[in-house]
Amino acid sequence: MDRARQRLLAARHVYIVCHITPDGDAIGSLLGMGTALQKLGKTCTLACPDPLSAKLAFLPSARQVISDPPTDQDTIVTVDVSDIGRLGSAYVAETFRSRPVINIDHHVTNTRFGSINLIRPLPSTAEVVLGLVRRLGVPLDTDIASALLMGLITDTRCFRTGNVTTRQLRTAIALMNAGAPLADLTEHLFNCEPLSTVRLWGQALAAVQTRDGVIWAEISQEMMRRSAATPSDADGLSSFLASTAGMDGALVFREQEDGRIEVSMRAGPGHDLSGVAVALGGGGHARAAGCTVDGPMNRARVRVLDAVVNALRGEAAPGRPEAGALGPPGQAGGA
Ligand SMILES: [Mn+2]
Repeated sequence: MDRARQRLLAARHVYIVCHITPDGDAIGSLLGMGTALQKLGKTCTLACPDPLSAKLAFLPSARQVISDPPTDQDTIVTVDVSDIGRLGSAYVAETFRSRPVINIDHHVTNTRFGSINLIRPLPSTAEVVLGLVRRLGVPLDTDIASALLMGLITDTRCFRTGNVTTRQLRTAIALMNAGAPLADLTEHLFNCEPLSTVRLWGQALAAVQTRDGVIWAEISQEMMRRSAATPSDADGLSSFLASTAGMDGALVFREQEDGRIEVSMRAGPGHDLSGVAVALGGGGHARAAGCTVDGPMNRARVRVLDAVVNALRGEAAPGRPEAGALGPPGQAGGA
């Protein structure tokens, strides 16, 4: 924390970036960190390799977010990024090697790729950012507080996940006292689903299957086209499936444009799917993890289901499959 603070106080121009297919914790952490550093007089470039969904684009200062990789900034900050594969086109090896990289995150599977790693096992990265903002002595304003509360309610699904304690509720109170509008944020996040989301979920839910305590749904490119859906329309479906009574695990398989399959994983209380996600080339948390594996769907389904069922049974974790069977690490889906 102190090293991150010192580096940021010395920085002049900071490049801050979150992960591909951003969620509310990624964008909330990005905007909260960026706005706080701007209040300290730093020049900040805020970046995300992928476009923001309408649910997030309304946040104050979201218009500042660009998709360009870093250039001449003297310091790089990554937020909510568990490994460099999650940076997509924002990762430029030379640039990242040649300057300080402050890696701020909450994923247990974080690969500690930064020169300074600020990793805390909290429910959201936004809370780690809040701790740093306080340490930097920046007073919370409405913009910073709104961004960070968006992060907190996204990753706790509005305080419904099993890792919520009084600490998160106290944090929410502090952010609301600083002006964050909880009701507006929850309205945008949970009560403004695009019609394309409802249509996509309808198709996927109509064909859910179960095996050995695991429930799963599949989303093909054809279903995406029929629903006029974008990848973010699949967000939240795995959590919804995990709410099914009697299931230990829930999976959503989504076929990407490139034919690879993004897998979003959810585990019931007492279960841990982060290890199997890492073994399949991804990462995440015990109860929310993901990976991206080679297609086609049939092959991905068999391989991932076998691995997940074995992990939930507590059998030995599956070994890393033969070289070439998996893509680059870190394409965690929806974690
Ligand atoms: Mn997060």
